[in-house]
Amino acid sequence: MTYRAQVVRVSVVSFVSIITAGRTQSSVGGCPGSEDCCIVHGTPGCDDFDCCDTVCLIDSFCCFLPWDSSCVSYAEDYCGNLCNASACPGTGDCCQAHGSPGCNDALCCDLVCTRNAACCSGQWSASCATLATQICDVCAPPIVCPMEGECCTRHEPTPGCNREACCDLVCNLDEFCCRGEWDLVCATKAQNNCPNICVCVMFADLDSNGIVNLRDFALFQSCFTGNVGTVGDECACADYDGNDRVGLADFKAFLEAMTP
Ligand SMILES: [Ca+2]
Ligand SMILES: [Ca+2]
Repeated sequence: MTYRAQVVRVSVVSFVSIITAGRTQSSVGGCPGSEDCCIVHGTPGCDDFDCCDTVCLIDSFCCFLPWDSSCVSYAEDYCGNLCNASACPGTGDCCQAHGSPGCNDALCCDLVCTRNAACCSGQWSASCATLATQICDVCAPPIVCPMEGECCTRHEPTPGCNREACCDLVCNLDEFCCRGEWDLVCATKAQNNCPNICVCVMFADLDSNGIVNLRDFALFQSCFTGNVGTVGDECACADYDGNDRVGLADFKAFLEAMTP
């Protein structure tokens, strides 16, 4: 930019900041243009008259020369929510870089563009996608239970626990338990919400004699509820996954526990 052009830009900015509050709409050459105010393009002006007019009052070059990144930047700063609103939701995957502004999950798109406006005015770059994976739930990998570790005791720094239903239940209450680490808070939630597995000393040993045999199998059958109902404390050691029922998943675990 030449010294003269710089002086013109600076003086116009100062002028506009003084008169903006009370100005009436003026017709500026190039407004409206044919392309998006929030995206760099090769023609003067942009397609929203008010925004185009506002930007060209700040920087008249935007209405006579290609609409460059300075013009887009003024549009982002002085045209209200026009640029954010136009890009959220967009069409591309929030979690992957793509060539268009914004991304297809409105909440994530807004979150990212609030922190980095360029993600909604230009391409959704790799840095936009990286930011999305850091702050948007939609980009987080799915939680898959069961994981390693006992549900009823803390075992930092690993997340999750080894009983599927209990792991799912606790992590629905507190996502950190499956994305961060299974700390004392998670173990306490397991004790409060999956009582069977925390009461039971030895899974499948229903008569509490320290071994799992056919006598336990007989008791297991009497505890069987299928997919409905709940079980009492006498059947706590028959509920392997911790969903307060005794079903096929528990039966499978019981058979494995019987194997010498
Ligand atoms: Ca037994
Ligand atoms: Ca169960």
